Amino acid sequence: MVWQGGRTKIKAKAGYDLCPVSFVRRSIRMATLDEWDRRYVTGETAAVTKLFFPNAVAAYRIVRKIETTNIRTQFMTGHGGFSEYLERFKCKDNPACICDQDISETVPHVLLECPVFAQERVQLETELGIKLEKHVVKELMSSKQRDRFLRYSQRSYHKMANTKPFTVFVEGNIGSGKTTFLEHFRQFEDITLLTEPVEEWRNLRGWNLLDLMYKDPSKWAMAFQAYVSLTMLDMHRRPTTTPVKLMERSIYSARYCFVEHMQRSGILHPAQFAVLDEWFRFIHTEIPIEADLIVYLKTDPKIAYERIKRRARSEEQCVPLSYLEELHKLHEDWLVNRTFAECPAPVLVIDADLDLSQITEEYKKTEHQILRKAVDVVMRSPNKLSPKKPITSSPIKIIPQIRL
Ligand code: 8LK
Repeated sequence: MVWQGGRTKIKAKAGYDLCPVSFVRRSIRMATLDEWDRRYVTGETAAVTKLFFPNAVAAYRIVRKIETTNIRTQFMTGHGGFSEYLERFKCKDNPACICDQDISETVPHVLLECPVFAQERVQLETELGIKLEKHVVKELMSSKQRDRFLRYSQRSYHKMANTKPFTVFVEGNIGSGKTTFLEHFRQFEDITLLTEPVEEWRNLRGWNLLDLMYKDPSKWAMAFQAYVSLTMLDMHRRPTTTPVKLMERSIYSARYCFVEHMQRSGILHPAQFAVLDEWFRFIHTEIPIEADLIVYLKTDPKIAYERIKRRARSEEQCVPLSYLEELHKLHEDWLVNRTFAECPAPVLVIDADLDLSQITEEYKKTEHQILRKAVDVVMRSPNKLSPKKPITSSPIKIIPQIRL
């Protein structure tokens, strides 16, 4: 390089070493951030985002630390299911919140004032020892309490937008370890867990229908299955404020496994079967049943049989191995082979033959896989908008490493 001085001509090598590339890179990044910040602070847009992030630099730092989900993006930008926003884009006639015709449903209103969300808000305020006001939001976003606050926002959003939860049915034979599996997910605040209402089946106005059914199936199977279907329908229709709903069995396994078995084995009279089947068809076509994923706990019937003996639920002690084998075949034909009945959602198959003490460890390892798969599956599924169409894709398998 030739450098022309005023009077002298100096020939010298370029002094790149005096100025490290990292320094140049950092300077450019800081200058960009400064310019971004200047436009962000002085601009008139992004009023909602400014509630969470006072400046672009803070936003840049915090957003990298939190997981971005579509719900979070919606309430941090206001671009989502808020009436005020929807009305602006002509997707709704009225910007009002359900609490008051004269108040617009906006992010600050929902998070800070609306009485509909007062219960969740008071709970948050008591837990954190704060009063949730406008200026507190940005403080919470850069504090250790951020995750708790985001959870509150997310729940309020779900309640407001009445977003449908991601609904998972946990299916499997008697003794397949469904209870252990479900108990593992009890720790997650974002999951609503609905276990089989066995106690209701054991005590309907003082009558133990489960016991009556096992003791005299041909007399009681019809009444028992009719009541099971009713309690299952109640679970399907129960509203949740969490983004995920995990249900033990479904109205589908009631019909395609248990009732089907009773019909094929002659326990149910064809007329009794016809009544149950008509009820099922009516529910299936007339009532929207959410189904996003089925987790199938696949078990060897012999292992399920041993578990039933060990758990010693009094009513089940008469259950023969042959019954479990037949139920197993029905589950397989419905969820894996797809040779019988329709499958209402994609299926995740888990090898659940492990010993119960080991299986919890195994579920811990697979929980992220299960939840992430859950999201992936829905995003890929062509049926996500019409879950009632039968699913034809092959089941997804999660095979634990340890085997008995
Ligand atoms: O799951 C608890 C007990 O209830 C077990 O012994 C099997 C029995 N049961 C049944 O006979 N029919 C059923 C279910 C459970 C669940 C559904 C949907 N249908």
